Amino acid sequence: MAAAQSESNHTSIVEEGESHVAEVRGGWVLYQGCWLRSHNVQSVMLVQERFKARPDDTFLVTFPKCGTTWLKALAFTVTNRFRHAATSEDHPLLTQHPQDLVSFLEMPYRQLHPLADLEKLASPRLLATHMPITLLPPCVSNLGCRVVYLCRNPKDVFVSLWHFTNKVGADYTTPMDQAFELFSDGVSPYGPIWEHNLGFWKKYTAESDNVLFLKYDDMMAEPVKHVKMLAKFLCAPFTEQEVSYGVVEDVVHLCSFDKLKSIPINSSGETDRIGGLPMANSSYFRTGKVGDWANHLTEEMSKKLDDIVEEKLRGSGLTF
Ligand code: PAP
Repeated sequence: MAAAQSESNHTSIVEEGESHVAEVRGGWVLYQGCWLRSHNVQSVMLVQERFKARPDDTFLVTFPKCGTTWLKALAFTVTNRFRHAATSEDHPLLTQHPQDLVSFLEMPYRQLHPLADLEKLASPRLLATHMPITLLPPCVSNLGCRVVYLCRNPKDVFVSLWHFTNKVGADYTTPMDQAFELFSDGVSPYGPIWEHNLGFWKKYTAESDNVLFLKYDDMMAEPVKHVKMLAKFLCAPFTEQEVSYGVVEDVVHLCSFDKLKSIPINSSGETDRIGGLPMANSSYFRTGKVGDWANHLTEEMSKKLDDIVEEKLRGSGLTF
């Protein structure tokens, strides 16, 4: 590790008294095996203590930058298509950012915006989270809540995350090589990514009726097939008539990267969805491509991350 990196990558054990946090590194704290910013830890703790799941809740779960915006848009459009046809001129996605159509559990930070806001949502609720399975409140599993998990090639996740964090504010700016070292050590928001992926992969292999496990690259390659799978899982399967009328393609088109990126609410302005950190609405739409990592990572970086991920996932049946 270069000398210039050593300070911000410094690892230390936290003083007694902050017993929920085990370790601090580069501004990240390790909370119950998951790397978070400290204000995010507070929010997660509130969710763990107070969130009341309902048996008919469905959770859209993603590691950051795996296609959350896309999944929110698709799940919202599929489940609301009888009220709002995907082709309608007043579809909510034409005036609201996809991020705002499905609420996150732990964002905005629950110490700033009460969790009770989620109580006001009518059932069945669609809720999103970046939390790994180990941090989810036990009621989610105990009540048999369903999960749609979307993952993505970790190399593309890293590149997407790096661009995003460098856009949202100077405080988060980290040179790519330094961020890569941290990411490869598992230190990134909600990391390690392989633990996140594995946790939900194991849940999927144990209870496949309750978990739909999706990969970004597969969805990009065959969106129609995957949107049909999503609709079926969300108890809103497309009828034969809808299929023959091209309704699935309409949903795919409305939620496509190019279409969403072109809508003014997504291409302009700023919104604070976290608490004290306004972000450009356009920052959720960068390239929307599979394999963009090749434009940013050296061969050495690519091999290093491939080797780590392969080793961590070995024997699980999950591959990228
Ligand atoms: P989040 O985890 O912070 O909520 P998330 O939506 O997962 O954000 O990440 C944004 C990524 O999804 C971006 O990837 P990129 O940096 O590699 O380009 C973004 O472009 C991509 N994305 C956003 N909307 C879509 C979409 N409709 N289809 C495909 N990819 C999309």
